[in-house]
Amino acid sequence: MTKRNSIALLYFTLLQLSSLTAQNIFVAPDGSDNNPGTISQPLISISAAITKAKIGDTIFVRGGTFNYNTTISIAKSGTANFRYCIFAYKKERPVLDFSSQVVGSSNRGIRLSNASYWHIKGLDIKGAGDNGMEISGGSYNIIEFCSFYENRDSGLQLSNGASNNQVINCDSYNNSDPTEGNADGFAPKLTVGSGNYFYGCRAWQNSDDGWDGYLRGANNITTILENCWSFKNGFRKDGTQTAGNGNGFKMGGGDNSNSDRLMHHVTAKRCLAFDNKAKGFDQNNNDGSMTILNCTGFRNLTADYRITRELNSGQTLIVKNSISYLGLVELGSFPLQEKNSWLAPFNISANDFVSLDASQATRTRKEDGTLPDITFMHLVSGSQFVDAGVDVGLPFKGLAPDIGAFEYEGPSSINAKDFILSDIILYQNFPNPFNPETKISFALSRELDIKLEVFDLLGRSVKILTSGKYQSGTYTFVFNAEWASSGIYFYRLTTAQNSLTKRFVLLQ
Ligand SMILES: [Ca+2]
Ligand SMILES: [Ca+2]
Ligand SMILES: [Ca+2]
Ligand SMILES: [Ca+2]
Repeated sequence: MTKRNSIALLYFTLLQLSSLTAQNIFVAPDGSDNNPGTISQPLISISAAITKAKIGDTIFVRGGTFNYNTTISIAKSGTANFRYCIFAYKKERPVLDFSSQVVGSSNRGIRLSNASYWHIKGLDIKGAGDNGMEISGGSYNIIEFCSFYENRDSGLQLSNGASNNQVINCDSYNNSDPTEGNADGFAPKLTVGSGNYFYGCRAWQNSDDGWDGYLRGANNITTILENCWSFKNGFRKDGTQTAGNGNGFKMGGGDNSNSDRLMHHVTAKRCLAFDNKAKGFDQNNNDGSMTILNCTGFRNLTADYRITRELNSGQTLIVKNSISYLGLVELGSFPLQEKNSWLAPFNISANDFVSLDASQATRTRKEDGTLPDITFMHLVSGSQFVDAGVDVGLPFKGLAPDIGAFEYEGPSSINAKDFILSDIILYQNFPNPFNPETKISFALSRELDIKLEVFDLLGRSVKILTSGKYQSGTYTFVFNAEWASSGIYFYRLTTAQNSLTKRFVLLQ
């Protein structure tokens, strides 16, 4: 046996050992804490399963409603290699209903207290007397595909130095405290620590804010938000306004109008804020750096973006590739901004978007927990914002980054009915990759003047395959690249109103 093989075998044996020792503990609404916690004889309380769990164990929670009135407390930690896991079983959806709790700051649903390396996935947490979940002081936890709603304070709060946690594909909505002035969807605020990351999350109709980064007892904090949507905060379910603040993303702040000049450094990438009662992206006297890349603000009542107070020295406000539509932009004189929809030469209108139907945003998530497909605020083919942005280090499609939260993907990823808005379809070439020949097809719904052109990676035209007037129908052209070098190329179909671009690869 080679040394490499024997090392591989050793690893395999260790993996087997760890999977033999790690156990699965089952919890079900019809279980009993006198049971051993197997799939056929499950426990009924998650708390009992947590007490029973050893490092590396997974607690599987079966679907159905659990009526709990005491906080599920988690106070032990896993490690980077051996997390504690609490997972919904398969595709079942457990609902942890805490609505019999009275309102009070000790009545959280789940509380991680200096607990790290937990992975909690697939739970609904509703009705708690305070936060649905609080991560108090823990690090490196992953909270995934959970929903927090109708809790009597913020849905998910991070506090007491909680740092480097990842909140992935979670929803937080209809949370409301008795004053309506405190309950946010996601609250990395007050005593929160650094390095927390939100991805693919949605917050809506919370009585106070969607996200809140207000500080008290913490400073120089960093938070990253990516692909997150925040909307209709400051509104109740029935559409009436709450007494709360109603911001989409409140990026900081501190007591006495932040007279201590506390800094919450917030990066928001591809985030969407719309129809909030107050501001979409709100400084709230934050004195830290704020970096807003490829975000979209739409119809927020006070402003889509309001960041007007000078920052602490050395801090920067960067706003690039972002959209505001039917809302105000108030950015003071100090931002480093580029390629935003409110800057020349752009002139935004409803015609830039496939849909302005905001109701799409609350569609059900996909089975894996990712955000639903929507066309709301997506760019139409041929919009002035397609390929009009500057490279900010985010992945993009086509020749260049687009402007706004949603990169134009081409018709293949959009519902068939959306084609009604477009006269042209550009198909993926075949074969791809190719050498040296490939076929490119397009379809026209009516007679149009078109041009089909190939570009290199730097956007230089390398060949015009055809141009001129074509009747409705489908057309195919052969592109021969015998003379070209291997690499990524693009082909683009252009009409007076539209242009579609696809990528292809030549492998010589
Ligand atoms: Ca509270
Ligand atoms: Ca408030
Ligand atoms: Ca708030
Ligand atoms: Ca693009």
